[in-house]
Parts: sequence; structure tokens; C-alpha cells
Amino acid sequence: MAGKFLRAAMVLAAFFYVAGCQPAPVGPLPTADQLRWQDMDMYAFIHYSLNTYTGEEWGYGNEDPALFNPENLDCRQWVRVCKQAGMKGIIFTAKHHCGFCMWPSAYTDYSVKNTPWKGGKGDVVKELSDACREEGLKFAVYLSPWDRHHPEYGRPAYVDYFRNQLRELLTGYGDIFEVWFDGANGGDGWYGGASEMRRINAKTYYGWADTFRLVRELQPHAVIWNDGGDRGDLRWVGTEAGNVGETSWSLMPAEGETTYAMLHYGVEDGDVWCPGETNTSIRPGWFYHAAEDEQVKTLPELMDIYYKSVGRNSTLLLNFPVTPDGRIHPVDSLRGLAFKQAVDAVFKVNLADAARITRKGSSALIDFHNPVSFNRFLAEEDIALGQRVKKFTLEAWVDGAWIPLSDELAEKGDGLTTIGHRRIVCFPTVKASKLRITVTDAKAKPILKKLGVYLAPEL
Ligand code: FUL
Repeated sequence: MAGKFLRAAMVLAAFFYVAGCQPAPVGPLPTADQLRWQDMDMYAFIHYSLNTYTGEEWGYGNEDPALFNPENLDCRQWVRVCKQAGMKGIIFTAKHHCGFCMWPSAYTDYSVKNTPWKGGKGDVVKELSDACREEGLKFAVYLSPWDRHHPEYGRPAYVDYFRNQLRELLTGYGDIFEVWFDGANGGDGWYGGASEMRRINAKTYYGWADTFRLVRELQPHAVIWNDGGDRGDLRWVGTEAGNVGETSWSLMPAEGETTYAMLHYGVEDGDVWCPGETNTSIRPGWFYHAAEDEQVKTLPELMDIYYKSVGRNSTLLLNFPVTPDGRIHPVDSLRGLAFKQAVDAVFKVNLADAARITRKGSSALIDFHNPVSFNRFLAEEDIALGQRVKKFTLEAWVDGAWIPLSDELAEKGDGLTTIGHRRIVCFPTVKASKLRITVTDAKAKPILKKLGVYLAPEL
């Protein structure tokens, strides 16, 4: 088995460049932390705050902390649910836009310390980060820059407060794999009783350069997600529906205006490595609402999201909301488990492992010897050396002729474009004895480190 794997790996390592020549990197390149992050593939968001008790998605900032008194809050249950759904880590809303802190921050009274829960002695961030470590999941924090509670929001004093809170989160809870700075800001809020509109310039107000420096100093391996301010290590993909474009570059311009198209497709000649993170919720809302119990995403919907995120050179950040009781709802939990099982079932047998792979020019031929049925193709570039492939074709040898295969999930019909960290192409089941991939346009000789061919079971 190991020998077979090694043989396949060697074939692929030699694929498309002459053996013995160490290929030169094609910049921009990912950092080691960006590479580690991308290998996580899927991790969870958990949205939980006073909104859970008011039915809101965006709290105004004057909600009564006394509302927070879950009877069965169980962070270990959240972690188990996420783990069995295939999530490698959890990003937690330590503070959402309402300003309520899920940890006992020393800088405000608006936190768990002024709730009846555990007599004001509880710390959800602590319980969750501990539970993640116990179960081998990574932990990360969402800290909303927009704070609808704080009296100084919009003025310089708030930025100090924000950084003080960041320091607490980045020093008190062990390793943090990602820091999520939400760009949303609707302007209005309670703001200490002022109840008014406060507009800020998201590019200048928060002083991102200093805030980023703080993150780098306190958690040097954390990746920064930032929307609306300076370019972070990762980017939003322009939608919360759970898909990145089928053309998906991990590059962005370092500066200048950011458009939807840049976020959704990346920028082929961008000058910084800034891959897309695809965030979506397992329900319509980010926070729990009982009225949405019947609207948990179905298995086919989740699989579609998987192919359009992990299968398009992105990661999947999938949100599981916590119920007022303090646990993740059983419907979400079971759906998460079914999702993981469905993903595993697709990738259980790589038909390319038993095939003979040969390369010729810019093509690789996968010869299965006999006709086999398949409906998924997977390719991975060695992105440590840069993202190279611009366009490729796939053809199946059926009844003595090459039949072109196209992506049935494609939105634009531009043919097959980027590969990057991982590209999965879905097509109706075909029975063929050979499969051929041809890179028709690339920035430099492509380096594909893995090829996969699978038969996904019917859902
Ligand atoms: C958005 C927020 O406004 C939502 O409430 C949620 O937290 C989502 C993940 O990001 O920008």
C-alpha cells in the first residue's frame, strides 16, 4: 500500500516538469501559516450571544445581560458535533456587533460576568478553547470591530478598547489559528445610550496596521481574516451563500478598491497571496432561531457547498448556531455527521491509485486498463511553489473516442480554469478506460501533486 502510494506520488511529482530540475517558485507564494490553514479544509463557525435569546441577528447593544442564563451550556457537545462533521477547528463569536462579551473582559461590564450564568463566574471562551484542545480541534476568535454597545465607538478611545480586548483573547486562551475581523457595520446602535448613527471609515478608523502588528506579536501563527480594511492573510469570497467562483485565484492586489469580482474569483495577477475562505451557515441565519429548525441545509445542499468551496481552491467555514439551552440542535448535529460521512464516501476509493499514469507534454494520461465508472475528478497543485494553472481540459476515452468532460456545477461556462490547492470537477457518471488531463494555459510548468478519480454514490 505504502509502496503504491509512493509510486503514485513520484509519478505526480514528475508530472509536467523534467525530473532532476527543481522547479523555480512562481510568486506570490503562501506563507507556512497560510499553507497550514489551507490544509484544514473545513472548520466551524459558532455564533452564540445575547441574540440567541432575543431572536435578533444583529443586537442593538442595549440587550439585558440577564438574558444570558443557559441551563445546559456544554462546549464539549459543540466540539463533538463539529468534530464529527469533519471540522478541524472552531471560530467563536467572542464578541458580536452587540458588544456583549462571552468572556469576562476586564475592560467592560457588558459580559458574562454580569449574567446569572454560573453566578457571573463563567467564561465561554475558556470552556470552548479548553474543549477544543481536549478533542484536538484548533481554536480561533471572531471579534467584531463594530460595537453597538460601547459609548466611545466611533472615537479613538474605542480603538484602544478594541485592542485591549484583542490582547485578552490572544493571550488568555492558548494558540489561536485565525482572527476574524468582521467588516459589517450598519451605523446605528445604542452606544452607551446615545442611540444614534455613527459612521466610521473602515479603512482608517481601526488603525489596522497596528492591530495586525498586535496579532503578529501575540499569535505569530494566526492567520488574519479582514474585510473592509487592510488586506489580511485571507479574504471573504463576496457571498455568504457558500461558494467561491469556479475560477479561483489565491491572489489579490495589495492595495486599492476591492470589488465583488476580485473577492469571488481572486485576481490572476494579484501581488499578494490572499486565498478565499468560504463562509456560510448550516441554517438561513447565523444565530439560532427555532423558526428555522425546518430549514437546516440538506445533505445535497451541503455537498454542493463542499464542491464549491473546498473543491474550488478555498476552505469551508460552516456555521453551527447554539440554541438558548446552550447546545447545538440535534438536527444540525445529525446533518453535520451525515455531511462528513457523505464526503468520506465520495473520496474512499481513488481509482487513479490502481491506474497507470503517464505524462506527455502538458497532458497526463490515467489508464485504468478496463472501463470504470466515475463522476468526480480531483487535482492539487503544489501551491507552496505558486498557483500556476490557468486552464485545463479533461477527456474520457469512451468507445474508442475522447469525450470532453465539463464541470456540471460551473456557473459561467468558461471551461475548466484554475486548480490551486484543490480542484474537484463534478460531472455525470461516465464509464471509460482512460482519462486525460491537459493543461492548456499556465503561468509556468504546472506541478500537480495529486490526481484523483472517484465515483460519488447517489445521494
Ligand atoms: C457578517 C455579520 O454581520 C453576521 O452577523 C455574521 O457574523 C457573519 C459571519 O458576518 O458580516
